[in-house]
Amino acid sequence: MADPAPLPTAELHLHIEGTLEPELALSLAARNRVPLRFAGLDELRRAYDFRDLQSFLDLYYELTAVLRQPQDYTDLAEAYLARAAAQGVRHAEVFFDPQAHLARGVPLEAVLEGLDEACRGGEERHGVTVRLIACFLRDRDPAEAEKLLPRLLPYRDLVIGVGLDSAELGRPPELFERVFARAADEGLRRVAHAGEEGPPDYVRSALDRLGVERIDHGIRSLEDDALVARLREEQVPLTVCPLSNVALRCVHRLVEHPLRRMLDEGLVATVNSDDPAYFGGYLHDNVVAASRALGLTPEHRRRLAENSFRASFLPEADKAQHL
Ligand code: ES4
Ligand code: ZN
Repeated sequence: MADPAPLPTAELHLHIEGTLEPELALSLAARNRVPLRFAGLDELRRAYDFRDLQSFLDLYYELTAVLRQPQDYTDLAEAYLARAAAQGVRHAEVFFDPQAHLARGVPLEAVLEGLDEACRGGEERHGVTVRLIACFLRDRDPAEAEKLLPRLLPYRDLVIGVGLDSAELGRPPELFERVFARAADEGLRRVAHAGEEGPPDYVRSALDRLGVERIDHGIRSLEDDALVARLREEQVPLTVCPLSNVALRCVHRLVEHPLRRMLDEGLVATVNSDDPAYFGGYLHDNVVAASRALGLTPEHRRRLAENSFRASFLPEADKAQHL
């Protein structure tokens, strides 16, 4: 069967650092004279074979080191927006990892100046509106996240919320209760990765202790019937990333992915690309692959697109324009 055409969609789970294609990584490494341990493109490409979340994160943080100047961040985001627009993305709520840059001596101001340049042109050049969500790295000290939060506040027009990402196991959401409470007091939107590699209890804790408005991944929720009932009753959006889950071996094979069950259970699931340069595809590539493997119908795909705008942090009037 022919591939379905892309539907207008909001992308809600996309790490801008995860859009760094190997070609751009090598060219920025050369431009910034950052030494990499890879001799060339072929050798770098061979490193994209992951056992689990941690083995991916090791490469992701290693390559992030090529990003040094505002222009690098502009080039990165501009390339993402061009690709995303071609795949039906009309609005993107884009994650970035401030601590991954600060820890290497790149000022927050340089990161945001570069991203802002690309994002402000997103609508005119690509028809994509963009907002940013700053993620705290859960494998670092929560006190570091608490120090970072006030530094984000001057950028509120662009940075509309906070998230929680990086290595999940052994790092339960409640470690970040205080910084999320402060973010809520400041009127920031809140999301968290939970139930990717971690247990269903982390999903519950993200909701109850962090007050998050969406769960990123959440696929392990399906192991817990009471949690599924709650997610359905409260219509909690889940930002699901099928190709990511297979690449990181959270799901064995795409045919075993729970996306279709989530939709059929009445959960507010959306499809997203997570780290498309690493996992083999952008948003519509994920929809196409999941459709083939799981037999998604046109009605499933319409629901995914509708859910994406419903679950977005767009003002209600803007959502209505897309629905
Ligand atoms: C991530 Cl797939 C995934 N999970 C958790 N943290 C991340 N950071 C970037 N990609
Ligand atoms: Zn993610």
